[in-house]
Amino acid sequence: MSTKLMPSICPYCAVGCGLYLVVEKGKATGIEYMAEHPTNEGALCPKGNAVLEFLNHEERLKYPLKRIGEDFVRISWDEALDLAAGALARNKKKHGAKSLGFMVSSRCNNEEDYLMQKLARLLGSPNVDNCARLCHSPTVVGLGAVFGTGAMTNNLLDLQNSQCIFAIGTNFTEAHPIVSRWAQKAKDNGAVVIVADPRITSTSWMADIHLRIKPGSDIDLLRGMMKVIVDEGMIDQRFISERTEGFAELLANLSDVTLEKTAELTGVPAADIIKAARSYAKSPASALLYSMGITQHVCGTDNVKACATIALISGQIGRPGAGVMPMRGQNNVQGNCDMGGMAEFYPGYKKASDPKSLDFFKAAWKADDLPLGPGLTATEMTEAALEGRIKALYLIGEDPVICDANINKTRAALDKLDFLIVQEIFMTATAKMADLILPAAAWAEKDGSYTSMERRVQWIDQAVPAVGEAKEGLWIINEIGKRLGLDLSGTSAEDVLKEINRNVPQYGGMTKERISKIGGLRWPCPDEKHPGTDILHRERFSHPNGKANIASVVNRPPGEQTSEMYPLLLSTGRIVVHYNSGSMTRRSPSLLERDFELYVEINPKDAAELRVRQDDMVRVKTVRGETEARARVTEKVKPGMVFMPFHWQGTNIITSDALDPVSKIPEYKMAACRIEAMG
Ligand SMILES: Nc1nc2c(c(=O)[nH]1)N[C@H]1C(S)=C(S)[C@@H](COP(=O)(O)OP(=O)(O)OC[C@H]3O[C@@H](n4cnc5c(=O)[nH]c(N)nc54)[C@H](O)[C@@H]3O)O[C@H]1N2
Ligand SMILES: Nc1nc2c(c(=O)[nH]1)N[C@H]1C(S)=C(S)[C@@H](COP(=O)(O)OP(=O)(O)OC[C@H]3O[C@@H](n4cnc5c(=O)[nH]c(N)nc54)[C@H](O)[C@@H]3O)O[C@H]1N2
Ligand code: SF4
Ligand SMILES: [Mo]
Repeated sequence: MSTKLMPSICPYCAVGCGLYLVVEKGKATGIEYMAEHPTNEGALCPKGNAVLEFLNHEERLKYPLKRIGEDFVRISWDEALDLAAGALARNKKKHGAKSLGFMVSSRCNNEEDYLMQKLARLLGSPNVDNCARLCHSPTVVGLGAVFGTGAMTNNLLDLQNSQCIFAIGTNFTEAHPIVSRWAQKAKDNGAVVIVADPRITSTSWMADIHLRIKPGSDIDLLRGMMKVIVDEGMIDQRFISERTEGFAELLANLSDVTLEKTAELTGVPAADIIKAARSYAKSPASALLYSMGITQHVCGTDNVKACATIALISGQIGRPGAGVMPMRGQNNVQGNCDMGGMAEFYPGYKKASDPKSLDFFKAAWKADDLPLGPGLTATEMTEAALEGRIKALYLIGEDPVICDANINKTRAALDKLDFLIVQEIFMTATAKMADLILPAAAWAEKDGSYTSMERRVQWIDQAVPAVGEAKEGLWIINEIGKRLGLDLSGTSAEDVLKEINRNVPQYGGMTKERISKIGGLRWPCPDEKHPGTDILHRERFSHPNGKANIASVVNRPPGEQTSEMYPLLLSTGRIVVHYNSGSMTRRSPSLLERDFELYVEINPKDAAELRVRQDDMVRVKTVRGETEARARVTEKVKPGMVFMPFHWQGTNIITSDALDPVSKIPEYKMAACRIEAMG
């Protein structure tokens, strides 16, 4: 019997856990644990354990579909590709290349992402973006500004070398469960764990110090902690003078900070602020972990800069156990950004606004002309579609109709398009709005590489054939390119990787053979002899002068304040068994049975005032709309605040689309709402 074990990577989050697929007669029938994988040592979280439930799901899209009125009809690939190319060509001719928008999937591999942005730019459109816009765009911009590189500085295993873990705005035990293993190892070795989160979460249960911060006050907290670090002489003077610039400005910036004021602004007792500052600054090696609680605010970029700055002045970076760790989201969101799937960057973070970047890629791609950026971001493309400036959108592996903030606006924008192409593995809420649906091969059905949050690039070979007539993204993008007269010269993933090796310096030495080994390689890996890089910024930062830029920032109020009409603060986020739009996890019975409906967490005091009991259905309203949810009455949220997961359609009807002016991320973490008991 031909049973094979195929090495694979979990297709959900950016931890990048390894696993084996058991393949029998061309079908994945089971999984085996990959004990030798460096990041997860065989362990998987509930989603990783359930990957076959969506891979083999009967609702996988199997044929190209075209819209006729309200219905979809099955068509041939030839017709589908002609339609796609025709729509792009037609709109380019009529309205110019800038009327075309491209959304590149962070669930797809590097090779697909690279080819998609190449297609967009060769067509003349600078409008290429991905879900990092909703996620870690403040990291790419903010960490980039401070360190010169917007990526995780250390690796996950290295957490066990930390003597202090400061987790701010990350609920990693639910969102990146395997990270808990390494955090727990550190704790077992005596590390102090500090968690800054407004809610009680399974991550805050791990904490020695839980800073139950008021939402949106992280800059105040970090400035307060920095003030303590400065006043108590806990700065790393040598590190500051040898490796940074801007410390004098920071001292001026901190001059008006008092602990009393900080405690008032953040809701955190002054004694805890002092304790946290001392633990973080004094420990021999501290790691700062952050995620959406930091980025999804109108001050997201400044939040990130403040996180990076506290690490700099304490000298907690560039050593084992000491670093700044943005907890990236999707399995390949790091890679997608590396591949140029962002409005501001061509591959390898070459600035889209710099003519020199264009010269480089004109030569590399033998192109006469390329569009100068930055292009429109995902959030700006929505506005542009509403205003009729974006006419055709080619969207791969994203579900904005569930995941965007203020989705009524997104729906209206998609409705206005002349043509929407959605390349998906399931009939999502977004696919239902498409003019053309292209069925895509899922992760196990294609070759290619993925880059995890620790910059770990891992190649996997196709394990099983694609379902029905579904096709690999590479094939689809190439075929559309051909019909538009473009030679994307990327027929196999291996070929595209070779092109990536040439054009993305961080990936220079990452050949297929090298990154096929279990655990792959971490970038930068500039040439074939280079062993990859565990820890960034050991000797110098990535700015040309080698120094880091200390940032001096002050807090800004949220885009929306509570009022008499909308007295409660709505925050949204994740739960362990569901993933983003839920297109995959809501189709997985083992996950769905653990959490199967939209709920809202509300404090007992507020619930009593509103006469809401546990499990009652309630209406949650904001200025943008309303949704129904089941009430969970719990002390996990403080009075005045409610929390909803966003894995069901209702949540983003009501979230705020106020944007951080720099990174253009929406403020998913703060909206003003009202709750009404139902009947
Ligand atoms: N199970 C699961 N795992 C996932 C995902 C998923 O959907 N489900 N999605 C993946 C993706 S795309 C991403 S980006 C990551 C995100 O992973 P996380 O960022 O860890 O997830 P969130 O739940 O959005 O937010 C983290 C925490 O921030 C807190 N928070 C809210 N507001 C504030 C604030 O103002 N200040 C501070 N300090 N904290 C605040 C919230 O209470 C929450 O506990 O997870 C990835 N992993
Ligand atoms: N309220 C609220 N909303 C949020 C957030 C929040 O914290 N609160 N977080 C935001 C964040 S951080 C993010 S990253 C976004 C995520 O937003 P999205 O990226 O839209 O979310 P996903 O559900 O991951 O969508 C990925 C889609 O890709 C499809 N897919 C999976 N594998 C493949 C493949 O191999 N090929 C193709 N073609 N398709 C594939 C899946 O079926 C799924 O529909 O949501 C944002 N929305
Ligand atoms: S931690 Fe992330 S990568 Fe690992 S099994 Fe869970 S979802 Fe998959
Ligand atoms: Mo994300």
